[in-house]
Amino acid sequence: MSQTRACFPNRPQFSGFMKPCRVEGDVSHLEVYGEIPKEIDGVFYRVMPDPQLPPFIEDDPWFNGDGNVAAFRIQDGRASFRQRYVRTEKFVQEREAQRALLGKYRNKFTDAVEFQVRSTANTNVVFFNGQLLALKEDSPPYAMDPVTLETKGLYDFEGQLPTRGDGTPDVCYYTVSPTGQFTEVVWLVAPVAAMIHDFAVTDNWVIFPIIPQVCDIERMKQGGEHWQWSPDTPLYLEVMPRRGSKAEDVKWFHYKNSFPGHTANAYEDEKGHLVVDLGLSETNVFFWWPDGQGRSPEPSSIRSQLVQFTLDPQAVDLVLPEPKILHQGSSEFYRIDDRFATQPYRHCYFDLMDPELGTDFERIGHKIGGGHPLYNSLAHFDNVTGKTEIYYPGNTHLVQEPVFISRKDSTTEGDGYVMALINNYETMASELHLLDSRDFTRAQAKILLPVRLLHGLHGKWVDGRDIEPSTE
Ligand code: V55
Repeated sequence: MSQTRACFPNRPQFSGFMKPCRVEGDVSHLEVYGEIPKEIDGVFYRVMPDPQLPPFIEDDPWFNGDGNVAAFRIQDGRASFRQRYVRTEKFVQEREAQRALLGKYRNKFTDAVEFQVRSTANTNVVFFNGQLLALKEDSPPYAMDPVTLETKGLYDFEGQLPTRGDGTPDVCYYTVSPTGQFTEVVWLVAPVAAMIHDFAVTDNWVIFPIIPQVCDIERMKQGGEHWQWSPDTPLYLEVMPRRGSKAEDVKWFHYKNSFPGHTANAYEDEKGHLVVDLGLSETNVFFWWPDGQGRSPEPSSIRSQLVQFTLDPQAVDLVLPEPKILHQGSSEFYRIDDRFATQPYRHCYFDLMDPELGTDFERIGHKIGGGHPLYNSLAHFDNVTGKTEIYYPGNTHLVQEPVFISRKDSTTEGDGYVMALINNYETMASELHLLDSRDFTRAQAKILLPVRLLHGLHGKWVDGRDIEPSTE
């Protein structure tokens, strides 16, 4: 047996700000500059891939790190921080063995031991039925206690969650009632075995964008990558009725080869057409999974824009018309006031890269590390006026995915706060910036963390009343 490595590979995704954090702990009374309005009461949860141990795969991508979940409790004008790793089977076995055992991203044929569940639980955290669920696309979720962040175990909805093997074009659409009962379960066969990361819902329809990153089980058996960019595969938007659907009702709309990113929102217009707002890039965003010739775009050339597809779900011609570009800038990680999900909506918040804002790349370039996209500002796009407001945190900062928090007792869309983690490359630590939607361009409060949280993926805001139900 070769010697276990004691340091992380000298690669961008393990360097600078991206050097694994691996901190678990609690910090109360985070330092606050400015003021956190007293009416804000809840928790911001987010997850980052954060390898516990050096992988034995030299160029392991950012997406394969262990899920480390943070909870920022905001209450009475104060903020506290808690962070715990999800105790996945991978995490527990590797801690015991004191070395990495899981091989390549979503390739079980490269593992050092056999796993029942390969989840890294590193992609999103959602609050459902009193539990926090840590998600990865290849596995059932892990359930965590929303207060202590203790892992309670794998959660398969009491056995209702179906699965089929690796590398098949099978897609399962299911819906879950508020009490956890599965209501719709429909199996579909996609034209390709390709990546699905996000989806969109309207009152009556569900839309699955399919990313032209394709899977080939034979390649995996030979120790290759799970995904390969396919320049010959169109972008598909799978469209199906939300309720009472059968596999025959499914339509695979398609558009030229391009990369669909995260969804902002979707809704039905007066004509019953579906309006789908999402990020779109002409080139492969996941540059670390190149095409069959080993080609991928230069990372700094990748540009996603917020676009709008409009389609008639009754159409016979499944070629998608050109989308409308809603915002010209290089953007991603779109979020909305979630009370308006599935409905016509006005306000969209996202990460934006605008080099004109003055980011000092000369000063911070060597500290950024790599393997993830770079955004230097938060944008608020107004679908009614077409105008954009920008929050720029500073010349040595980059931004992560925002969340929207509605103002207490306000039912007006977009009336509230926007919160996001900010990477400060001067202090090499993380900050939470809080913006008031009525004064978006400056921070209401900057909450400093004594630690560096790497670039992460997704998160949720959960109202305090949902987490600690009142005993009255
Ligand atoms: C994404 C993230 C993943 C993944 C697939 O952001 C897609 C997109 C953190 O892992 O496995």
